[in-house]
Amino acid sequence: MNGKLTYNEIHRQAEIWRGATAALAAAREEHHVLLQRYQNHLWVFTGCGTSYYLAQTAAALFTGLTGLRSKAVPASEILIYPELVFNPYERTVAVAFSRSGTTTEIVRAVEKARNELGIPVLCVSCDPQSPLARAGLHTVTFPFPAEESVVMTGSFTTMLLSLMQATLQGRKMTEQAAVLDQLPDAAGAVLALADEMLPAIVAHSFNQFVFLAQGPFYGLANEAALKMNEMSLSASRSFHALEYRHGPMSTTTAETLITLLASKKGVEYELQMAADMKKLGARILLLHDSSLNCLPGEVDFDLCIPGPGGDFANALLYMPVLQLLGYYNALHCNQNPDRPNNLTAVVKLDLSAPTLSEEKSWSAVPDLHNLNPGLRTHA
Ligand code: F1P
Repeated sequence: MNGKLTYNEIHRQAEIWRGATAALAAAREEHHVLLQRYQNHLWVFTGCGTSYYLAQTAAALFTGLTGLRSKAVPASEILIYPELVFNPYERTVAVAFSRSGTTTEIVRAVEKARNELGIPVLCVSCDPQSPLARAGLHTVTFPFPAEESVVMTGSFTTMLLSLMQATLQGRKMTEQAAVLDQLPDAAGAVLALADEMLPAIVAHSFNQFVFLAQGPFYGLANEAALKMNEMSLSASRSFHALEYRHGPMSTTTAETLITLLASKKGVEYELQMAADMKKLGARILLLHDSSLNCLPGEVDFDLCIPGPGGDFANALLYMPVLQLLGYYNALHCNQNPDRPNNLTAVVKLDLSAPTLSEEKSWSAVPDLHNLNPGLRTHA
């Protein structure tokens, strides 16, 4: 069967989470020291492709849990515009995500941050022996059977889970950490619901897929659009939910499927969006948890996520549904998700092009160490 590899890797993620959670629990003290050490820092999350959308999701959830400031940037921005990413007057720690740990841009970005800019880096990779894991100052590690598929699925959710668990442990948020134990069973139920519902949805032969979300779910919307693109080659776009009215909705037709990732804080606005887009002929798929008890008539398809609810749990539990939506649409479009067009599992580049030495690229900013030798800007 086409896509068997990808299907199995989407379905096995619940059990992988179980093993990761158990292994991460053993590193509780190390995570506490880590969070303490950087509790007054700006946290810059980074990655490439799926791992960049993972960084977006992790940054939003991290700030929601800790109150610490964060931002998410593609690794290429650290290579090309480091002065737009890092502020030499602000203590900073970077978090680098990579399934393979060998993507050229992310490895080079970590080397630049650490060796040229003096910024400590925490690396999260599915391969603890990878160049990325070795390039970082710190790592969060967990057992992960390597993905053979080109597209990333369980690697996204397991790296997200591992960073969130390390954060919860680090900040001794034991109540929220207990939620983690409920997620593998909830994920199993979500996958069964999605398998049952999604094939009939994609049978409508939509010619455009739009993913809308706010807050910590925006990174998921971007990843969902990428999954749909990678696996089925279909037109797919993603926006902050309320941004869609400001122009992008111009392309909405009866062949458009709009998937809304409901958030607790924004659900009233998100449901109004569903009602407005319904008037334009779009079909609406709503992902939500059991806290939403009155479904508006405008929603064509709704999938209620079992489990504890809340942003953190829902972010993890929405993702397998979005992965399967791309998978089933690929099959419907006679594409093989295991062999996505034009893609390889890892992007390797020859970045040997001459680059400005750091002194020149930072020349606009005085060297703090000369001004104030005692001020250690990043460590
Ligand atoms: C990142 C990535 C994926 C993409 C494809 C190629 O890899 O760009 O986002 O879907 O698999 O690799 P990594 O740095 O996370 O290994």
